[in-house]
Amino acid sequence: MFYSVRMRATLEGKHVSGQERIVKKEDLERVILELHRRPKGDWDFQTLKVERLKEPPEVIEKSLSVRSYKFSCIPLAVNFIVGILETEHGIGREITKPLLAKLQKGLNPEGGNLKGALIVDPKTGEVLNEDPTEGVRTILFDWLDREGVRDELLKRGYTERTLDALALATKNIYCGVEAEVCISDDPDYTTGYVASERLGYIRISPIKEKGSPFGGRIYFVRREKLEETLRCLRKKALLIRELSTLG
Ligand code: PML
Repeated sequence: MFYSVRMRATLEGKHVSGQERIVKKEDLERVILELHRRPKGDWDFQTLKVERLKEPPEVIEKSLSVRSYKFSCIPLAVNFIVGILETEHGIGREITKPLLAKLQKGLNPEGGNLKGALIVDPKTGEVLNEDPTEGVRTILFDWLDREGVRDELLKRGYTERTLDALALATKNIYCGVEAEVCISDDPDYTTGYVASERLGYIRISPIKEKGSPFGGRIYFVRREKLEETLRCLRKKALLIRELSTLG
């Protein structure tokens, strides 16, 4: 029997911390407490959602492979992402350039960050979110051996954020997202990533100015695959067995 445990904490309505796990019954109490204690900053509202999964999660053998690229300035990092999405995925720079500029300032048309991802058709650049002020969330993913993978990543100089973001990106690509670009909304975290089946998970730094509270995620999804991809992102539980070879 498997359970999904999801935690979110906010302060005055603003996101402070969020995380999720997929665990066996015997680990449930420990993980609930661990997630309850997880937010480092102050919060005034926390939800802990526990859901028994109707069927065991699917286990996939490997995550996307990880590489890190460092750039001397943000515009070079942005150009790299624009270039690689064009050469490897045929996504035109007339689509990606303005999108990345928006991502650096927050994707919510009403201002600020979008809670969840903006879905964009890679061929036309059309935004596919039913309501563009409502982002799409990827849920129900985790590592089979979270502690083991965490130790391995930290040993290699990656961060705990990589642990969660790599699992999320791996699920996205499994579900049919053609490519993803992410900038953290944490003002102190200036490493983002671009991910796809072909590229793997490429960490990019710096992708934004230190101190900027803006960030978010863009998922490139073909219109004809939208429904199936959204169903998978929201409903399919996935565990990842191990890291792919690290660069
Ligand atoms: C990395 O260091 O691998 C990039 C992680 C991006 C994290 C985005 C977030 O804040 O959740």
